Amino acid sequence: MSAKTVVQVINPNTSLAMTETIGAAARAVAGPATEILAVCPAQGVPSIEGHFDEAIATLGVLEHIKAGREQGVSGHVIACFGDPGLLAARELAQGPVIGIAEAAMHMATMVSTRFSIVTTLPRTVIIARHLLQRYGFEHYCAALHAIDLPVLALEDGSGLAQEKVRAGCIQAKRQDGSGAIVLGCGGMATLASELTLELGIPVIDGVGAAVKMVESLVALGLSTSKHGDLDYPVRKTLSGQFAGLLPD
Ligand code: 2AL
Repeated sequence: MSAKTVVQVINPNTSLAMTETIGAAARAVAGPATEILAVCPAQGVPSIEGHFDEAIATLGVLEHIKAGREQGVSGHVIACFGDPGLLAARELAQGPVIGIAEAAMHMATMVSTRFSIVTTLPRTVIIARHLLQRYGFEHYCAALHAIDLPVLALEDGSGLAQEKVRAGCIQAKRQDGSGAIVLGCGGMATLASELTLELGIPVIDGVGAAVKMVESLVALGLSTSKHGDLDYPVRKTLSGQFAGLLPD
């Protein structure tokens, strides 16, 4: 086994600026023997703010999982708060695949009994709610807050979205009685450590959480189970643009 751990961090939207933000957050927490490969699809949606966007983004995620597997990366992170394509990615991947929402939610339950989520547009709240149900964390989540700005406002350079995230976290701490806050967008990743210091409670970014989980799984020699439904996809001939998606 190589001494170096390579974590492929996939931003499922096509924003290069957000991919840089996510890569910086991943590198800030990665261990010295970890290399971060931050990537995003060449084609797809510039931001993921609904079910339609998620469906399109999933294909880009799967293409990168396939490419990462062929390059021999140690594991993968899906760096969008809806964890688009998570189980499909696990089927395709050899290494572990962690979504940032599941990583942040899991970690929040380890440092608090109740957490709040601060996300972007109100319409994305339902995506986080569905994930809370799917992962079994519904009862740990005190409330969800939306800053009511689109995802790409986090990259417009004005600082307004970052200020609204800060205000949302302060409001969540005051109103909800939560012990921790989960940041509900990959583009918020670099804000967590400063907000943790300022608020005096854990403010959790899923990108960092997911990178550390992949590192832990790899260090423990644990990977995606290929026994049962997460086994590689059933071999069949895919047609058209999907023809190259399954590994040879
Ligand atoms: C996200 C996210 O993390 N990246 C993106 O494009 N959309 N989700 C969200 N709720 O803002």
